[in-house]
Amino acid sequence: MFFSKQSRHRILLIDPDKVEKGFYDELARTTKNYDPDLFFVGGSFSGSGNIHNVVDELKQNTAKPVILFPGDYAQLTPRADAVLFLSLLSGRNPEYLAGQQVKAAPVIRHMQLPVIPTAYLLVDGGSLTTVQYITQTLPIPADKIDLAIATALAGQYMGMQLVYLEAGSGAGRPVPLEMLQSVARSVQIPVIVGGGIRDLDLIETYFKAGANGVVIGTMFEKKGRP
Ligand code: 1GP
Repeated sequence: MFFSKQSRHRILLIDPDKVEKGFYDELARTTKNYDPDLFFVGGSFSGSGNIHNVVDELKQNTAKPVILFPGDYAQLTPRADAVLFLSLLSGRNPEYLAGQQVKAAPVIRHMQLPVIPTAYLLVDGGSLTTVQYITQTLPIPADKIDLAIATALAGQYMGMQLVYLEAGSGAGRPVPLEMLQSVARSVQIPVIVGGGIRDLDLIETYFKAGANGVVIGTMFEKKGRP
């Protein structure tokens, strides 16, 4: 569903805390060169009261799939097409390995949201990111490709359907190409990559290296917002 080893999704991440009502038209203009075919909606912390509105506005304006990428179990809405059911496998914080998932499960069932079980791997992007701070976890060092492969494989063996290699929103450096390539070759499930991408040329390079999706957020955020 949505992702396969053949996918090449250009994914636009929208943080519901950083947009206001009526954001879509301007966003559609500013992301023309990127031309996303799929949306992620979610933020790194807290439950945003704006999540329903953001998903609604996307649904009113586009037929492209809208997938929740929740930083917290409170960031759920039945209006989305699916939710990334994330487990932060690079970390050792039980709250983000199982705690949030247990809290989210009955809500997801009630909402009848399709889930995409996702191995979420934080990779060191050269700066302390919000997700590292909030989850209080250590990222995988950028030069430890063997650790990234082992973690992604563990996710596959646990039954996850997707690997998300994440440098963190606004990271100083994106996920190294060599790491993405090695992980994509080592697992049979699709791999997406994001965090710190500021150069659109990198997207094709990631695709050629085996990425099944590339996520961009900060680059298209309106400046001057919190
Ligand atoms: C964050 O990978 C996404 O979860 C996007 O990162 O905001 O740095 O593009 P950026």
